[in-house]
Amino acid sequence: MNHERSSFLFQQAKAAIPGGVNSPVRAFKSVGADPLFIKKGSGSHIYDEDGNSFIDYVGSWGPMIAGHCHLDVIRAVQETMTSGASFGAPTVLETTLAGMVIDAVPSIEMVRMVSSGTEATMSAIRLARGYTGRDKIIKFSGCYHGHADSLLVKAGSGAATFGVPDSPGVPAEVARLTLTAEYNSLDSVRKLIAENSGAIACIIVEPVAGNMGTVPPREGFLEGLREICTNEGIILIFDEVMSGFRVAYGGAQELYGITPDMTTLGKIIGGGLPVGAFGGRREIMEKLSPSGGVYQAGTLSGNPLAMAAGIATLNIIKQPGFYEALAEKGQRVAEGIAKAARDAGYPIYSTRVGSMFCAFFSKGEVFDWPTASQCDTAAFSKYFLAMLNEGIYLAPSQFETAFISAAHSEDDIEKTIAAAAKCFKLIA
Ligand code: KE4
Repeated sequence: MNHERSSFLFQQAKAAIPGGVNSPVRAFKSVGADPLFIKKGSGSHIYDEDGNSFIDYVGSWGPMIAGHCHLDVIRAVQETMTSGASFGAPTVLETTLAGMVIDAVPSIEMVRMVSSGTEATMSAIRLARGYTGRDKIIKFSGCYHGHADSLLVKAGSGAATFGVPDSPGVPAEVARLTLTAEYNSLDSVRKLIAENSGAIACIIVEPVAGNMGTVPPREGFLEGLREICTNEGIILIFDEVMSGFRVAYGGAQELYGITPDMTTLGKIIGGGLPVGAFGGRREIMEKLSPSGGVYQAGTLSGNPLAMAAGIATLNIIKQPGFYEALAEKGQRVAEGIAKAARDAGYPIYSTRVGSMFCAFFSKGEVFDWPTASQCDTAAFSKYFLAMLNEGIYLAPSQFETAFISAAHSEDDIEKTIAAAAKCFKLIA
């Protein structure tokens, strides 16, 4: 497969952009290759600058749940653009999308739009601190909540991929306020609370962890967090930037029946345009400026184009049967890959929640960061590059999630499974 033009463009980009990319995990650094420069997408496929086509399981890291270039989304953005891209003033579109989010997500009575998931989680934590008057927070190792200082502590996703879960540049005084527990371990949470009684503002958790690979919550984990937070007066924040509108229309909180105090969102609600959101109980959200004293702002927050793309996307995915069909596709492709690995005699540990799935290069169960971090990342890299050569575009890191979209066809799934069978035999 020819990648000459992408390699040339990467050299050019590196002269102007740190690492040649605007987000580290795109650099393919952990898989030891140059990234592909993508020219266009259509449905389940993306096409690079060398004319190669790929079945896409990254989907812009989650937003493209309806597939690339869905006509309804294109029309909505085009039409909105003819009225203006941005005014820095309220528009009806913001209230419309807010209403759709409030109707969909059980915990959300009010919601504030921002322009990224990072902004959403950073702001939600500030609001939790302002509401409780407490300073410390609890997160989980291997979970990633964007790159705000307080959250770049034992983080997942790109931070884990590049081995900088505790990034340089985060002041020790700030990191000191972030306590880290182990995912799926209520005991580790109880221990931190006992040692910091009355000082913890919030617990932020990915209800389905997607940034150390896909790690589902174990039975009782989310329920336990809910009970602990209720008893201790701690704000429970579900970071559903990835799982929101992905694993169910109401997110993981609908799927598992647990209602947090606040929820952060992003990705799908922008339909591929820059967006984030945080919401929760009215009594908490009204503490936010200008109705309350906790300050938060953004020039492009609630941007009309992003709102239009989000509204169009939610109108597509809220249709009856959408998630059942999507989960069925996810099951077929994840189980097909796992069978291909078994048939090749190659040990992987396969996980899936709806249309999010992961093949861990691990002989044993993966249920938290310590077990995820033991994966054979060298073997994963060989598999990734072999699958790329077969026209299958996976996330370029073991510590990420694969996403299937409504646009993926039966033929796409069959081709993906056949490619996996070939690639596992190659690396076995
Ligand atoms: P953004 O700031 O990247 O929009 O969102 C941060 C974020 C917050 N919370 C969760 C659960 C997330 O998964 C993310 C971002 N996800 C990564 C993919 N693992 C974004 C990809 C990237 O960093 O380029």
